[in-house]
Amino acid sequence: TNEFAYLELCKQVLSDGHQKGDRTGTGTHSLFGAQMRFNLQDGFPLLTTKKVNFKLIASELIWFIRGDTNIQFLLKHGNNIWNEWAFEKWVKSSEYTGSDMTDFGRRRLEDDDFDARYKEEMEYFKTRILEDDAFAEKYGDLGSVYGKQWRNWETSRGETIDQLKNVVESIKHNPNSRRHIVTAWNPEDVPSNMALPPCHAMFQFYVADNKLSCQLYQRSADLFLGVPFNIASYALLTHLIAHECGLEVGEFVHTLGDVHIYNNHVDQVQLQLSRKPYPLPSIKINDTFHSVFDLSIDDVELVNYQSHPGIKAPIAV
Ligand code: UFP
Repeated sequence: TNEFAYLELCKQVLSDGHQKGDRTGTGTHSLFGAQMRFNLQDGFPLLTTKKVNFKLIASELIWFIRGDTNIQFLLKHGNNIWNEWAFEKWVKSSEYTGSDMTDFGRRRLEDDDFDARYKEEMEYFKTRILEDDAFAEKYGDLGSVYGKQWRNWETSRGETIDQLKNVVESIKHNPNSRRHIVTAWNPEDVPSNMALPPCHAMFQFYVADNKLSCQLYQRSADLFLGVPFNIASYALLTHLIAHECGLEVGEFVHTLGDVHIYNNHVDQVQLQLSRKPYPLPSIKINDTFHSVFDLSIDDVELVNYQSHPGIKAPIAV
């Protein structure tokens, strides 16, 4: 299997990483500049040394591809990964009259009573996003996140650019091009309009021998919690775009800037490294697939996924 590239990088960051402070105050082992390669012909690179939730990855990716930036779509698919970003906007608004949620990320960890109040407010928020479209429009939208940049990049002339559609067209009609690029890093939108400056900043496709490869540049990489998602997400994107363009899958090349293991993830990483990988699963794209731009979660299926149990770790916020 080719999960070894990931496991080797974990070992390298633990043994050679600099002890480095970071924005969240947690502290990390960190290296600058690393690359993993996954041959997608060998299987789908969803880690097997811990359980990774494929449904979350697939629904988030479909959300990006649709150009959707509203968490309502994610909530309809039981996906909660972007909730905090929208919630923050809501609790800071003048319409919000619930209990004080200032600095909720940190306070939740330190105060159980506060955490209980947070959960109540969050449940109320989620229900309203799901049931009240006007409310969702106002408070569910995250603004200039991936979906917006991929599908509706705004130019200074007030036009929009559909980068993803353009790239699909160029792969179909000019496969040898060296310009199959989509960028999510929009300096004009960083950081004021953005919940989180994009971590996966730009990606490029490459066609050779009738196979489609993809390389991602990720500026900042939480190796334990974030990266397993990022690998699977871009591997799935490569499958989908290859299918759309009538190509086989080639490699996913994952290039990382600041690659780090948080100090409070080290025990979890050690546990994971002690486990023996299973054979990789595979991806099945259903016959109902019509177009990548008109995709539903039922169009993709993960098959033969066998994994070790999940491993819990605190997320740095
Ligand atoms: N992070 C990832 N992958 C992602 C994502 C975030 O690894 O897809 F959205 C991690 C990287 C880093 C933190 O640990 O989240 C972002 O913090 P910063 O903006 O300070 O780099």
